[in-house]
Amino acid sequence: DTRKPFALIGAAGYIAPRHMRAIKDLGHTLAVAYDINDSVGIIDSLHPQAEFFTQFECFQEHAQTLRRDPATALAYVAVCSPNHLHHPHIAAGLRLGADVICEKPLVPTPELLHELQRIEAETGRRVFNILQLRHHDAILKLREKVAAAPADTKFDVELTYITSRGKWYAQSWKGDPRKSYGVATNIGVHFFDMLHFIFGQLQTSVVHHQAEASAAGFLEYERARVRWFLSIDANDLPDSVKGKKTTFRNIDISGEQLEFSEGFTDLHTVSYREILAGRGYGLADARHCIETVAAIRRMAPVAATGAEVHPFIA
Ligand code: NAD
Ligand code: HP7
Repeated sequence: DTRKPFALIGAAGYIAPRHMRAIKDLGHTLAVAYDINDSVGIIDSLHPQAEFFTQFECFQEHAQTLRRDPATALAYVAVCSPNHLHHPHIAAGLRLGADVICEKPLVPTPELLHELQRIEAETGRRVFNILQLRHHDAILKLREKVAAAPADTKFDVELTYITSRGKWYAQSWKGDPRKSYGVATNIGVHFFDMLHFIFGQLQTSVVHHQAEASAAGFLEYERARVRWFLSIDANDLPDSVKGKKTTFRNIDISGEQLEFSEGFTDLHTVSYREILAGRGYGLADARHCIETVAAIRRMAPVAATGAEVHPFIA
């Protein structure tokens, strides 16, 4: 039997079904799910046999009993809880003897990454981060194009990343900076990781604007100079998409447009497949984007000048 038992923490949330689907599509079993909220009926359509708990203690005790038999011991614990709970939930998964697959941002600071390294060493288990843009076709093609360009080419990049959200966002944990760490971290972490993946090491980072629903700045990488703008406010959508679409994720690279809003749906399954095949992204891979967002949260915005300014805030 090649089916591996998984656990899922945060099973009632928005992203949890993509994890349940990945586990099912790759031929594995959701043995146990846990969430403080019991609105988890989605389980029946994907993993009807799964145990479910609404209290951490009961989840943990059940997971411990599964360890008695190597056939039932959890192979992976997937973490889909709010950002501020990733660290304790990852630690719990490792200490239960499982490898952990956790959502972004893995943890808020490099210090906590270091702490997780210690727990990896103590337990002999590993942590993997979902960095799904690294599996996006358009991003992989762009990465190859940049790698194939002469080494001294510095690309001129304008990144616009708008994923509009309703009033609920501000009322939820996502609108609470103590829990989500703010939009530049909660949403921006994806493209800061992507930019590093495509353009190499980060050399300079400046913030021009930081607010509840939007942020902007300038980044210089080994291979690119990037002016970026991020927003969850639908009013910021360009006129060409307003009223038609709610997201606009665009990389303008030296005048060429790459709209990469499509092609996201199965990337969790691809991420899981790669992790299970031993090619997952671990703590060391997550470090760069964690350092980038942690530094941005500490920065005071400076007045924007010249070619470094994204046109949406110019
Ligand atoms: P959500 O609020 O919809 O779901 C979070 C779930 O965690 C809720 O069901 C909540 O009840 C549960 N929860 C809260 N406290 C808990 C606790 N102590 N123990 C167990 N469960 C608890 O949020 P979401 O959008 O599903 O986000 C979950 C995670 O996934 C976040 O880290 C988020 O950043 C990430 N995310 C990633 C992507 C992506 O594109 N990769 C997309 C959305 C969310
Ligand atoms: N949506 C919901 O119904 N509930 C939610 O909680 C979120 C969205 P996209 P994703 O908002 O926290 C992105 O903009 O790509 C609706 C970030 N991921 O495509 O799925 C939404 O209103 C993620 O890191 O959102 O998620 C749309 O109708 C971040 O945590 C639809 O779902 C998340 O927003 C699709 O919305 C968030 C990326 O940008 C890759």
